[in-house]
Amino acid sequence: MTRMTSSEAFVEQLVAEGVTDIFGIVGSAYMDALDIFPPAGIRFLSVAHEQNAAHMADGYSRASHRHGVCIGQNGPGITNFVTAIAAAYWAHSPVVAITPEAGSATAGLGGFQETNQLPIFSDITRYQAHVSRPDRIAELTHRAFTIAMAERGPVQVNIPRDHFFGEIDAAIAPAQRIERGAGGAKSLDEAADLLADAKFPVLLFGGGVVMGQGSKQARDLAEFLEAPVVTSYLHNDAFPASHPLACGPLGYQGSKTAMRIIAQADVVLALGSRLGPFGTLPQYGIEYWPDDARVIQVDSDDRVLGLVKSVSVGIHGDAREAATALLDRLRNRGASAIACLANRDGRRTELEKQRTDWESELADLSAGDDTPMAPRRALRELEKAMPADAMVTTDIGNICSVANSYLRFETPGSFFAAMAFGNCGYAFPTAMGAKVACPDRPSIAYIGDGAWGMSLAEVLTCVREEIPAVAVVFNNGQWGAEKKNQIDYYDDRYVGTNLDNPSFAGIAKAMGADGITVSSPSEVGDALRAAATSSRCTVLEVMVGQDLAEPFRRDALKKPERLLEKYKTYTVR
Ligand SMILES: Cc1ncc(C[n+]2csc(CCOP(=O)(O)OP(=O)(O)O)c2C)c(N)n1
Ligand SMILES: [Mg+2]
Repeated sequence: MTRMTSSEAFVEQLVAEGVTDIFGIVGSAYMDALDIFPPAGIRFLSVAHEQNAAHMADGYSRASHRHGVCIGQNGPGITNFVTAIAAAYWAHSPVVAITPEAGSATAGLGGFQETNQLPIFSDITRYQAHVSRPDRIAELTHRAFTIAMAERGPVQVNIPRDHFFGEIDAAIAPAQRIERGAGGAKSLDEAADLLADAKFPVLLFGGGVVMGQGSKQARDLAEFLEAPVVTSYLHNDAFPASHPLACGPLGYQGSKTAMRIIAQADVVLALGSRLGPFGTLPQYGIEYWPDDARVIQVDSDDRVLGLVKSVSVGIHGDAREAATALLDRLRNRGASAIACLANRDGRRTELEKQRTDWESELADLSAGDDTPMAPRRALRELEKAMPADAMVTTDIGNICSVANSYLRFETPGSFFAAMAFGNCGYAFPTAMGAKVACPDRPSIAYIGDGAWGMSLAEVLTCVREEIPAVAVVFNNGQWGAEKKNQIDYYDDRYVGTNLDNPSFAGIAKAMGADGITVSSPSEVGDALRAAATSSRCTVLEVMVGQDLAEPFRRDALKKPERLLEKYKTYTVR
């Protein structure tokens, strides 16, 4: 035990956890600790809105495999975190939200900036620590950091603001990483049996492969079985896109190759995937989920095993360790005991056929020469110019969703899409956080013009903090994804979906960043390359037409029925 102030104990514990960057907005609630961030070696990145601080922490953690940390003022600074913490929860990002709260001496009296900060985050965090006494500040901070990584999700450290003050005796614990295993031996044996007997095994790689840093082990398993690999929705970087066994992503605006291949599986190995409902819905009219297949699901979270899709074997384990254990078991049996190796040529021919069909369909869809530029053409030009080491984040919107077909990666840890929480405004701050974590890699966000309104203030942060992230803003003059529902279901009645935009490149320049506007396909590639290599933040505004792809939620919409006389004409049949 060492005598120190509780602010010192808190900051020393952050240092012990390896924290070097914290995102937030300054506030008196934690200024006593903030004051010593610089001598502790912690950079405080001052942002424009706390929601974006938490998104930056998310992007930082996804790009670095370290914790992302955000902090804010009690009350409004903390409630501003909520959307981003929910997003981090569904992205499985180890974000640590430090939430100073109203002083303990007056809690409950309705003083300044007071709200009960624990219930708000209770369903979107993996762990909540309330620092009930100053002398527990280091211990509880340590516990939160440990759980965030072990359970892959956001945690909260709630600290009454008066608990930063005063002297305590504290012990600073070294960072703790809890090792994961491959899963239970019996389940692994059963899974190996299923894989050995399979005629058409398909491997489905999810975020767990990326987060568990198990890409090599997963690839070795696929190559041993010569089994095609599909990636789960928005985890396109879980398997190298150029690999001969790669089929591309499942889910909304994903790869038809992946869907047509998994539809033929007799055994599916889902490695590091919760098989989320949105990511496994039928697409393009293809009911691809193989209901009759035997499914093996591996996940580090036991609660998702068999939750959405029924499974034959659920393995509570780490994707990397499980891939290694399964491959060991299969190798020990010898190649002659692996049924699918007998028909490897037929399976390879089928994969090549499906890939050729989809790639030529996609090429046709992307070749349009229209003015204004078709979104798919813009996406193809961006794809062609994408630097090999780029990190890409995508927002929620029609064009960003269509981008799923055009984002291909060779390296894990390159794609940080807004995951199942699906909030507009995710991509740009996430790209900023990723850039802070990996300054040597280009960090590129795809965002629609509507969502850009939620994020553009952070261009100020990029300028102030010298974060050369790139925003590719698709300017189609509409909240397109939602307008598509009005087109398909509401007789083209546009309520709240048309946008009258200023020049986003011009705004960027006024903020001190670079701004480029492109409107023809031939300009797109050069503009992206210039932005990706610039030492300044660039807003690349891509002027596109209003074409819209399939809506997100055909599964959840129906044409409106109106019963009251005054609304009768608003019925659609
Ligand atoms: C925070 C938030 N608000 C609203 C929505 C609903 N929503 C989903 S997509 C979308 C439209 C996105 O428009 P834009 O960013 O311009 O992209 P586009 O669809 O035009 O490509 C909206 C409003 C949401 N997902 N998140
Ligand atoms: Mg738009």
